[in-house]
Amino acid sequence: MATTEVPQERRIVTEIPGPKSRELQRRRLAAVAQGVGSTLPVYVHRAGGGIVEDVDGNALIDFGAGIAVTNVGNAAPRVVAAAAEQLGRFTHTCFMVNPYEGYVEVCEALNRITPGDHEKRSILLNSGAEAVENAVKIARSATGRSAVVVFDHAYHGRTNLTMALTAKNMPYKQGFGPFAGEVYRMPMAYPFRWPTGPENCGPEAAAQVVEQVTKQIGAHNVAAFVIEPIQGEGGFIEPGAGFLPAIAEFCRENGIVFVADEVQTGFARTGDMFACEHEGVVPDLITTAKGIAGGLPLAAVTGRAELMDAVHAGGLGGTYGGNPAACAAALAALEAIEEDRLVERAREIGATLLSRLRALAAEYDVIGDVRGRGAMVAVELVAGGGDRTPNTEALAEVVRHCHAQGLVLLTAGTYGNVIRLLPPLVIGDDLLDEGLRILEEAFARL
Ligand code: PLZ
Repeated sequence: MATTEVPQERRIVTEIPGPKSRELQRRRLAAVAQGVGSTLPVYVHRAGGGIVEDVDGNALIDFGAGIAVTNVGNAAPRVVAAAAEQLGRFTHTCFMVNPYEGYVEVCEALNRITPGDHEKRSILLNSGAEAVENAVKIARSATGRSAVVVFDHAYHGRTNLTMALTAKNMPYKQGFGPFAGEVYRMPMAYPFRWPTGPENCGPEAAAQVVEQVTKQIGAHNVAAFVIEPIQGEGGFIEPGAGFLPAIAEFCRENGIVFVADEVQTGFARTGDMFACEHEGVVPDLITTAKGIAGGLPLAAVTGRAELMDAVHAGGLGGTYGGNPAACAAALAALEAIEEDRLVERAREIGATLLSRLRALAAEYDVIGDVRGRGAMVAVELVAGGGDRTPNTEALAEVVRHCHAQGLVLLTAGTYGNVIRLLPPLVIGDDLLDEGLRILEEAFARL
């Protein structure tokens, strides 16, 4: 299922990272601020399908997709052709100066494919964090209220407001305060760690949230709930069944804007076009980025026309939001998702990942939980033998082995003990199988 000329096979010709990568890493440490890290410092030469090729000629299997971005594949031919054609005509005018059709077309497409058949409007931005910030601005403007409710384990970005929305201190918030006010954190329905068991998690967590919001904030003061339908950086936490619908219902009853942050879960990733669809939840606003444009920087807020249009003219915008090349790429990426049936493909990938990882969990008791949907699947590592203490040592061992064998693998989680699998949706079955075999081998060596 190769989408580019990059050969779809793993090839390891040096140690990982190889000499050229190590030399680049040396230059990088002298030039790039150390605040920005890299999971696996092999420097990239080209990438396509399920392969990332490095400067030493190694070909690695990609189980990260640039953190759930290249869902349609890296350098997907349709995306590259569309962006290149646009770049040859004009690179930028600023939509707020001279508009262009691509921006309008992307908004039309988002209004069509996001959940709900109500009248919608969209705005385009550059990053996921910027989308979340704008969703909060829109919700506050439309409701005239200020409080924002977020959840344990949430991740919404690194800007000042989104740091306040994000749960985890290290590395995201440490030393960067003071943070924005009027942000309230509520319990998350985390089935694996719910005290009375996963089957009670959804309804009990929802009841706690309703109780606390009512008593501590007052529902009538709340502008928005912001929630990831499956939490990403927080550890691929799929909320207990019934939690999201109950929260959405509470929002509806109280005039609160329900914002689904689908920056990581969107665009076929979870085996639905958007993860909210799984429980039939229709958000008032939805934030998107990452998978939207096949690797070019683009983000959006889409939502109910009456909310989106509540903001005064000139109140929203930015120099680069909806850059023309990114818009052309987005239209091509959406075409690829729909024509290549990547929603179905994500489900197939999910079935393979879950069955192989569940078999592995039956063998190794350091695997406490296997969870996720579609091509967004994780394993949570624990001490084992009934002890759910996060096991970061085992995680480090497993990841080290996988990286050395040429498998790009990411981690996540509040406790730093979750391995997350996010392959591009165009990865072939043979690479998927080979990547899983490397992972299986890593557990066997523990
Ligand atoms: N909302 C749900 O997952 C970005 C962050 C990586 P930006 N997740 C990857 C890192 O360590 O910076 C993300 C997300 C959700 C918002 C964001 C923010 O998106 O495009 O990184 O700003």
